[in-house]
Amino acid sequence: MEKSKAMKRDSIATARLLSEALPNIQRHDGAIIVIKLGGHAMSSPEAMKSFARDMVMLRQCNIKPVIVHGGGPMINAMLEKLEIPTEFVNGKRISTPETVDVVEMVLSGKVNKSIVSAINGQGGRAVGLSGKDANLLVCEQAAGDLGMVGDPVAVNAKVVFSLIESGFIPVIAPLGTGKNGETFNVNGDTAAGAIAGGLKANRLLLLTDVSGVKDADGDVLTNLSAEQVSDLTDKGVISGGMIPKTQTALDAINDGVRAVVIMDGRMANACLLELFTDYGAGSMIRA
Ligand code: X2W
Repeated sequence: MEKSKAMKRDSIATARLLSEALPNIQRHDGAIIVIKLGGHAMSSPEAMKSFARDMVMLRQCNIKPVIVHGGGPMINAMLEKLEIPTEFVNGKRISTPETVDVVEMVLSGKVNKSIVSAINGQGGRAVGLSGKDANLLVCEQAAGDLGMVGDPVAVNAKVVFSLIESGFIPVIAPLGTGKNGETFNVNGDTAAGAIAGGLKANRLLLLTDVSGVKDADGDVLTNLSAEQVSDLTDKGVISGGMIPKTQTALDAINDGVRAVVIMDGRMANACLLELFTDYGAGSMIRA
């Protein structure tokens, strides 16, 4: 008797919650949302399952998620196993041709397919590809002595639009192709920003392991304009590892993305919290 009363109470709360989400679900109807899933956010099978469930939920609500993933920690582990030394400069891995082979194997082979499987396991229809497929991400060699690290110079988004229109959830590994068919290693955030720009996405969600952009007192700034971001960077309030993320955000906005959210991807149901509740999550940057 007690059990059924509690169950009724929970069910009523769930029904109310679903009803309250309606205006937010309607607001995003048909929207293309690019989501960068970093390697750190994929730490456990539970986190992966919860993320996959959220993606299927979005698609079920006629919101079109496009996932661009990282996998830095998984690449590190494989390089270590193969006894290949590795080094980063300003958040980018120095990439010899040998390193790029391992990066491609790990990202396109293992990581990409495990995300695809997780989504399909929740009843979604995900398709994995990399920035090399259909020349999605054309790159030039990045400045500095980073080897085969690529900077995107063109995005051929047609293949992604085709997948979206056919009801699939694209899952993209951050590799790029050069003008002469070379394979480039692209930073996951950079790839996500470029692809969001190429798709003119409604939103780019950068799932990270921090709660957002913080002010000088360490409080998260929930709403920021591009101008404020530049100003805070000049003043040194935005610094270190946050700079590549805010720079990605500014570039994406410049390319026509409506809003970028930098948020903690380790929270359960982070994407639903951001899109379906009035609370939102992390820091939203707009033009
Ligand atoms: C990254 C690509 C993976 C990535 C790398 O080799 O680690 C460059 O640094 P996270 O998990 O998002 O950090 N590429 C050029 O960005 O992974």
